[in-house]
Amino acid sequence: MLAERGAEIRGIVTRGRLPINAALMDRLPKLEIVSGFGVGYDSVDVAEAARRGIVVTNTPDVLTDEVADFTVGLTLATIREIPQSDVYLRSGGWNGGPFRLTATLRDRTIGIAGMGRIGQAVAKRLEPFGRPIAYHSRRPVEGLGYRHFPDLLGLAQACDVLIVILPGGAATNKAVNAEVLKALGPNGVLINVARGSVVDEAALVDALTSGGILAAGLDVFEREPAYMPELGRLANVVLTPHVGSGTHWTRERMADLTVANLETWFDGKGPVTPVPETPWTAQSA
Ligand code: 8YV
Repeated sequence: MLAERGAEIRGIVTRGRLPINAALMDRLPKLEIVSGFGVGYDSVDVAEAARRGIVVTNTPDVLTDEVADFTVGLTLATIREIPQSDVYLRSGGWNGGPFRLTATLRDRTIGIAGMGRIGQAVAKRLEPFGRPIAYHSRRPVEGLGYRHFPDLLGLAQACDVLIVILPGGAATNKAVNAEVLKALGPNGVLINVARGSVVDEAALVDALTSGGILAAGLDVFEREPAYMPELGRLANVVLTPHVGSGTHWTRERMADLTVANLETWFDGKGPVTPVPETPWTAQSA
């Protein structure tokens, strides 16, 4: 298909599964726009796109609330072992006695790695729980009252729930490594709703198996749709198949924005939501 039609294609949509790299761009010599269905665009080589004058767009804002809601849900589900207690009930365990007592959010400091739009929406939702909130980002976010850590290790030392909402890509690859997990400690809970690449999955399995950390809630994995089989055998993890934004309501809005970017582009009005690496102004047309 690409060999026959590649030279005609001027716009593509990506869900982030396939790498949109120089090799693919070589096969699409007329490519003008890559419209991403999702806020993260780590699967697109944006530097290469910028160099070739190709615009890259994503779907920010429309999914912020959904992913933030989901993150709070996954955090509570992991700490209170809600899916495990569902399995317990369904498999008849209750007849033999009550479900085990679980950990609690009540004695915890919450750390958020990544304070972009979604990180801030997560923090806002967690405020009413009355727990201290701290965060890591390269620079402090203006106007935020939470304690800031310029390095992830410092945040991991200071908190015992670490919620990861960092962008994927080379800069954050395996940022949550064995050292960070050790700093999180034996009472630590890791929640990842960002990208699997941000966490060293093998180090995580080690930490979960050896008591290095208490539990993990994971919506994303290094090699989706695959995940390390060891994870599936552990009782102290909650695993979901990358569904943070996965509601009818939000996916419809993401789809609308994905299409709107293509429509306005081919109408000559420029993209609606270009990523910062491929900015578009009327003059750049
Ligand atoms: C996916 C996401 O885009 O927005 C993102 O970056 O990871 C998700 O919303 C969605 O699963 C489509 O593949």
